[in-house]
Amino acid sequence: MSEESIEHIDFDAINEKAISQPLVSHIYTADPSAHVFDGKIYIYPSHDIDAGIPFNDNGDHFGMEDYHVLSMDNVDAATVDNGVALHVKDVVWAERQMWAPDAACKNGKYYLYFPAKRVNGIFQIGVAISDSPVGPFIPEPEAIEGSYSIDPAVFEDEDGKFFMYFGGIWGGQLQKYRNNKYAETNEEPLEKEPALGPIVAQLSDDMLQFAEEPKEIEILDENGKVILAGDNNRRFFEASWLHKYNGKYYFSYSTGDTHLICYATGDNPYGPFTYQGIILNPVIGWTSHHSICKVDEKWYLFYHDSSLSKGVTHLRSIKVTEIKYNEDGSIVTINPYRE
Ligand code: FUB
Repeated sequence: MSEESIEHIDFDAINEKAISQPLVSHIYTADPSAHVFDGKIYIYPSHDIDAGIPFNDNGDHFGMEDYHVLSMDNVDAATVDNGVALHVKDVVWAERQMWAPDAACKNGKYYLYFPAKRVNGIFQIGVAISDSPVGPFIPEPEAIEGSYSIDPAVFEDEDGKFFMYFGGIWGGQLQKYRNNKYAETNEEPLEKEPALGPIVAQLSDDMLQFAEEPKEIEILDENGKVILAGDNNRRFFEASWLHKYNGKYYFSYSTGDTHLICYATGDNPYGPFTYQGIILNPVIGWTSHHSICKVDEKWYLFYHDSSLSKGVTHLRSIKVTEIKYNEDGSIVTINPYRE
């Protein structure tokens, strides 16, 4: 939804139809990456603020400066804000725009992964470490070598290997890269060309680096062909997430300018993944970003919308709702507002 059109919308009426309410309302939060660590739910969101930066297509108005970790004893319990877990001023290599983070736990240590822009305006992904799931996190002095673009999401497979999924086009800068190399002249492929895919790399044993060269993932259509750049309802835009259900790998993502959260399935963490359908229809606000997490034998979608801020795209609020699977493993599409 464009910023110009929001004044005509009756947000009170929409909020009454919302299937879920914001988990917290004292701060704006977005891009929720949810995990269960030691039986408790921890949510690693962006912390939205009004940084006073005018709206533009690069997303500079998303001027976030820090992260707060939220926690819940269960999905119906009160959500606790555990305060500032990491601030950009403490990250030597980063200057601004602390966008969508994720976290992982290994051997009792917690790792917060986050994208931010360097002084030269280029996004990279960093990691910060803590003994506690809520921080404070101590950042590494440099970004992860070979990292680029935005939206890191870390998946732990059943064999204990960790994989990072990342990338986002437009403001997320993925279109500037081919084969992990940046060139200012690179742009999005033409409409009839294969869309750019998300990127995956296994993490090193110490969780601080990539263990391999990042690889581009293919998202295929029903005929086994890579989805095209002009297929805006299905092509990858940003907000990678991976989860495993009944032995299958489910890669989910946002389609950006068509505002859908979609998913594709595959047989291993590297894909290819075959497009299956829509998980979440458009929410209030331009962006859509989610995570999928199993809590007490049920599956939940953590997502955000801009209902609380009455449609301000960079002031979002995280929400949660249950996901239902059909017998064949397909996911029932969620409408965030009742008819
Ligand atoms: O929060 C800033 C950006 O907006 C995220 O990195 C994207 O996924 C979108 O939600």
